[in-house]
Amino acid sequence: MTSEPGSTKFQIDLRRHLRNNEVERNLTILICELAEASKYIINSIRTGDLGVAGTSNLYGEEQLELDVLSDRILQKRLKNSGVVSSFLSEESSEVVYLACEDGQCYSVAYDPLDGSSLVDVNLAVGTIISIYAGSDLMQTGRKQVAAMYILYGPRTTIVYSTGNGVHEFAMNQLMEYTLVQENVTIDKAGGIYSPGGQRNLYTDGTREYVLSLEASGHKLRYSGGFVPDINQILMKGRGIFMYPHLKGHPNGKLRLLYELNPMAFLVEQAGGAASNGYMPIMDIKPQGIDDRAPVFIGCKEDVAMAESFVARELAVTG
Ligand code: AFP
Repeated sequence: MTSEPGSTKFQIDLRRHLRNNEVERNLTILICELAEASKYIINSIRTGDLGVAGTSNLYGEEQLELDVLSDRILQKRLKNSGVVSSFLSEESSEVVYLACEDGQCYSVAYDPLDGSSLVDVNLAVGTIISIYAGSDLMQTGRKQVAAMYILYGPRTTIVYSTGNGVHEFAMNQLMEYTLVQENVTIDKAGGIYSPGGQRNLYTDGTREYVLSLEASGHKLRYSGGFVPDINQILMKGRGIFMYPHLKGHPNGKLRLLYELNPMAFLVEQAGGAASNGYMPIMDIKPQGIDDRAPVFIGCKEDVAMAESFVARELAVTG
């Protein structure tokens, strides 16, 4: 039971939802700490001078790029939470290990402000978070115990899953996250497609796949931000996002540990699929912390069709 009798869902805040869903105590602490951190990130996005790192603001304070500042905000929360044994940020080049003795500890891989270059043109950006039990982050995405993202758009929302459905929360005037919808689901096919990367670098199979999507009436929706583009597919319940293998870039652009695995966890929980064109994203064994992979993610049937075009291409080109 996630909504208590007599309460409207809009009164269910994030902490109460986690408790109602019997989420493990330290995981509840961790998710709530990350939600709290988002309030400071929002403030830095809304008010921060968009100068580049190394400059100083009018008070002579060192100016940080927003993604560096967002990373510092999150790191402080993770270090002080008492429930994190290791974390990896897109902004750092190594895993940071922490002392954690109090009960179940967790590891976190995150992109503090994905799409940060879009802030300059006032487009939506987000924080992407992958969570494992214990201190080993170099596991397949299948081993994640939770994933979430925070979307800084016209509304600030949190979407999370601990393996029991995907749930959306929105920030209210009091800066509390209250429940908007539970158990978000994706249809089997159709609707929109988000084609990332340069089309002139698409392989023949991917190009033919896109042509087939357009022939079936899919509408192009692409913002250049992974979080808003995935959120649109999740909340509309249909569509597919791709950042495929490109000529000269066989692994595409997006990072496995802190972009693809958490989004794959959420989309599969919503009834969708996520593939690198050959196998499920969450079955890929990481080789390094900065691994990248091609991705087709969204409606199950659209992803299966992508795999068939890629397989056909392989059969031809070998
Ligand atoms: P940045 O974080 O460097 O802005 O890149 C954003 C991103 O990683 C992801 O959010 C987008 O889906 C993808 O890159 C867009 O890449 P293109 O600009 O090559 O389409």
